[in-house]
Amino acid sequence: MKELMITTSSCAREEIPDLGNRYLTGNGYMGVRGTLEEYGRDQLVAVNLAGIYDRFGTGWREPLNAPNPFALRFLSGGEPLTLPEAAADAHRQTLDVRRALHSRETRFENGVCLHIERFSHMEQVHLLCLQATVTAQSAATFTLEAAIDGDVWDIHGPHYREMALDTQDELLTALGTTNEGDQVAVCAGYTLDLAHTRRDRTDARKRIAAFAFQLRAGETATFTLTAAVYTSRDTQSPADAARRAAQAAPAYATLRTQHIRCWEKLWERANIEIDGDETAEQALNYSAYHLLSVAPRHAESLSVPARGLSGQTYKGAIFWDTEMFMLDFYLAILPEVAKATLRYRIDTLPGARVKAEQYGLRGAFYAWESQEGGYDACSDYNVTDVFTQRPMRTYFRDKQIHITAAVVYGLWKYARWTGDDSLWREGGAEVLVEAARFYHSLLVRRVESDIDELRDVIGPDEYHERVNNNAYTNEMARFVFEQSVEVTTRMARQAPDDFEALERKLRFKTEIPRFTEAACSLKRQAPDAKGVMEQFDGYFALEDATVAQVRARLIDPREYWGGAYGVAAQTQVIKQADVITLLFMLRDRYTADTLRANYEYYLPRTEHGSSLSACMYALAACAIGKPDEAYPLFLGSAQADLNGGGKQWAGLVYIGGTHPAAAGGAYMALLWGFLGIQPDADGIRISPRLPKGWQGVACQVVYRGQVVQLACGTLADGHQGTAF
Ligand code: IFM
Repeated sequence: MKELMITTSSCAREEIPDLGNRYLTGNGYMGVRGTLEEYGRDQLVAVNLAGIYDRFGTGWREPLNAPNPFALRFLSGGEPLTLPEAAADAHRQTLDVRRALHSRETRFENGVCLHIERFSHMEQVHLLCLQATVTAQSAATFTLEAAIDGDVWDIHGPHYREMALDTQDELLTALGTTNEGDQVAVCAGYTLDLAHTRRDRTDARKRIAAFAFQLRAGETATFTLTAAVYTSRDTQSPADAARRAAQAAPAYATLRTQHIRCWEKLWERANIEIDGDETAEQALNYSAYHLLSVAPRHAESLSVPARGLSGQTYKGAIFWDTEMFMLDFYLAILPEVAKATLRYRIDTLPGARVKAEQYGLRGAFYAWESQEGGYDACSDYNVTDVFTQRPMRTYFRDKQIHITAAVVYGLWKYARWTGDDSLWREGGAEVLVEAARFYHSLLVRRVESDIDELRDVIGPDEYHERVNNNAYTNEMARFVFEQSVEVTTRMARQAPDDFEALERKLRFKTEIPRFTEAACSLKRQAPDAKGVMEQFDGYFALEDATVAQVRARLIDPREYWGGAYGVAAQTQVIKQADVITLLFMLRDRYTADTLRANYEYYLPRTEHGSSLSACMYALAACAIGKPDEAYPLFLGSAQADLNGGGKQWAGLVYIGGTHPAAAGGAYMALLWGFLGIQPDADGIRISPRLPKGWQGVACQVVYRGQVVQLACGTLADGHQGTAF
């Protein structure tokens, strides 16, 4: 396996947000942004916690950032050695992607050299570990202030109404109590390998242990830090748990070895080789790194937020991104994680029922932005108008009804890929029936018509709100109706007891014929004479402007393109793959001609304003035999976090962070696109369609409980693909 190092020598202020994402380390329990140790809230430092949220006042409910135990400040002769203020001769920040080690090395003008390595322990997910060495060229006096910084960065905070800071048995402790009454405890212990004095104090929401020591010329001091993080969602007394974990932690070197071993095992499965294209190989492995870093391996029922664990953007919520874009990676590499994300949906069914009821509907209306319990964090005003500074009414929460179908599609994918039916029996079938009920309760029919419609919806393309019969939404709803019939019929045959238990609970048998009928009567956006499917009723009548023309109409670059007055709303310019997403997801139902016609029509009309877009077009391009056209679209997805940039604003709302769905989409493009995998009962066949320059591809997936080698070209080892 090849090494993969990401490095930068920049610490320019304007790059700090991007670097924080690019150099992120995480272990599914928490994500630590790739910021420098001397940074604070203004530089967007965050130890972002999975699955625990809080609301301050009337602000958006968002995930918690823990007090930061990686806050360090070195002073030499009383002068702070902190970037970017202190003059440095050389600086390098590195992410060792294979070992998930973050490091920085800075040589200051005064001859002091600082090297700090840290990681989020992949096995013991409550632990954060750091080792710093400081070397002086000439004799100097040092102070090292190691702090737990309780002054955390929040978008809609503060989330801690109390922050108790203390030292107990030489361990620094921070115990934050949130507005909703949760607790987050952080406890940190230190070692310093040469004579020193230590003084602890509390200063501006920081608990600081200040170590004073002297270095002779050429001498090096080594400092280690192990911190434990627990919340009241983990245990009744997070403070005790954090203290015990910090006390029991072995030496840094041992923790480091455990952590690296755990990553080695993950890479044995996840590594991707591409002979002939190092750029693509690196980007794909870097994408896999992010997906592994945010995978909830520690949990039975937890999902992955749209911005991973990179902060509070999008309220740390779970979107359709997980089922539609990330799940394929987890199914192939960590099927247990795939299962945990789907159990999360099963466990949040009560929240989806409540939401449906709130809208006067039946069944399960899943949260567009799901937090714990299925609570929908999506606000009615998701965008702030750049001109008036007023919140704009958006209808994502109310109208993106396709979210419920994504949950069903995820359950279906799980069963199909793993061959394991257990999730249907363990609550999945209940979700399915409630999903069918939901769509059934939304159907409308004109008095003189025999066609059912889904009116007033938003499809994947969010720039066109409140449209009728969005092609993607209608077909995914049809899929739900069909599955509800198929899965329950099979269950009645194969697991009659489970079926009867479900029937006793839901009393749904009599509804099955209605679902069957709805699957036929729901309106289809049939391909027109040229084979193009209209994205929604009336779409073709909108102004056929180009993306460039529409962009030129912007008065402010941060302006929102959608909503009532957005520049795209009255045109055919769409935000992201919509019909094309449908044609990939339900690919067995459409011909190559239909795919080609729609790809050619919609691609030039797509702004790719979402990182979920390009990968779908890459998949389509491969399927119609254009891998070279697919390539830049694929690479854009795979490099979404490597290159940074991307859309940072929706109106005045910051939407930066990592893009695990783009990472997952790039992985899908590799498997389903370039390798052309065809999984069936006998194993996986591949029909590679490689872009120019690719000599061979090799990777592994777990399929139906077995590890399958997928390889072609120069890496095929004498065989084209592997079946079992
Ligand atoms: O789920 C997406 C949506 O499709 C486009 N806006 C951002 C969301 C989160 O990634």
